[in-house]
Amino acid sequence: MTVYGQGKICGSIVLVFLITTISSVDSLAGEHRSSGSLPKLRENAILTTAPQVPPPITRKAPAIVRVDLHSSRVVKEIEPGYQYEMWTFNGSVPGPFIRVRVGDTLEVHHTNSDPTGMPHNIDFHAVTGPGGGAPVTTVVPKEERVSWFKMLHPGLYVYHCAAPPVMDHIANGMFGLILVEPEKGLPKVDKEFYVMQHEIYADGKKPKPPVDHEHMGSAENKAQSDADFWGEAVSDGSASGPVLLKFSHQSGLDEHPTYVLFNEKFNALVNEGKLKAKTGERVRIFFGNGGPNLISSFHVIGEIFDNVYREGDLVSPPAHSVQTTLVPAGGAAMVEFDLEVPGTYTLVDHAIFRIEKGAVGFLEAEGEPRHDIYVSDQEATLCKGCLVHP
Ligand SMILES: [Cu+2]
Repeated sequence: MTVYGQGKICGSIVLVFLITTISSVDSLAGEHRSSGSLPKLRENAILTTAPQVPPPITRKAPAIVRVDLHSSRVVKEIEPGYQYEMWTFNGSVPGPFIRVRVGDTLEVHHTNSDPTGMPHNIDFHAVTGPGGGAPVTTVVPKEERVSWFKMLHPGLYVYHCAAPPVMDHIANGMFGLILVEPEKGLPKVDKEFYVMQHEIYADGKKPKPPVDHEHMGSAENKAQSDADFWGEAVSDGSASGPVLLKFSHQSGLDEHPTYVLFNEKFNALVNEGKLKAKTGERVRIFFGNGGPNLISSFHVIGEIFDNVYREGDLVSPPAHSVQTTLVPAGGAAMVEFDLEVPGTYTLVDHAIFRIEKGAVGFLEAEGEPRHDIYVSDQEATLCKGCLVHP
């Protein structure tokens, strides 16, 4: 039996053959192997939660790579005092980072425990074929479906749920990144991080107290300014516990986000969530944009990207010495830079008002001072209470 890779096939035949129950997986996979259309090697994908990234692929031959994705809802603290019900793949936002190699066959096992009975699926931008796999991965609770997709193009791709209404599923957190490595792999780096920007559209959030911009330079006001910005000392005023924010489809239509986040929550990459590296190291960030609406102007304050693989293109040569790169909704970029000078570097969407909605994170570089590159006749003056220079 041939399912793909040997000419055109009818979508309905694909549905019949690709959608199968778990009990018939082995026999179906066996038929594929005997037809020579699937790799003989088999392995389970190492899946990681942001900002962690699975290790590089060292295999030199294609494999069937099993990926288990589970759709569910999880109530998370999105900010102190506020909770939000995320729709997730494997319990996190973004969903797990998937790392495969061009020529591999992704074997997707999709299950669902959504308490509302809502169906979910996966549209992989890395998949060639109708819906990026969505029509053959749709499951309701207690179902499992298994599908096989051959990775024809290297690149860094978004995946997301595409069950209707698709915008609600993406807005509530059902997206992630899949890296399809080129045959020769990626250049060696010292640290890799997984960051995804996305918006949350919610009702029920009280406006924060206005930030005292007038007095942000004075040390005595730093604590209050920090609290205003980061919410550490901000309460919604309710004695009955955190407020559960409700998704607002209308705010999505209006493109008026409550939050613009890097990873799962407000300040996910701040304080204990800071990314960490050392001077002398080369850092790679796999940066995705789940959207659903906004384009990101991704920038790292204090750094210049040595390499930008624009739009996740790992085939063309990268751009060099780039300050800010556009990452579209439903798109990604891979950026690399060397850390020469110690200190704190700030990831932002340079559509800069969005930092007050959460589009900010820190990368801390430890190391010896480099007075040949960065020096002053006086000590650094910290930018008290400022969002981008902690
Ligand atoms: Cu969904």
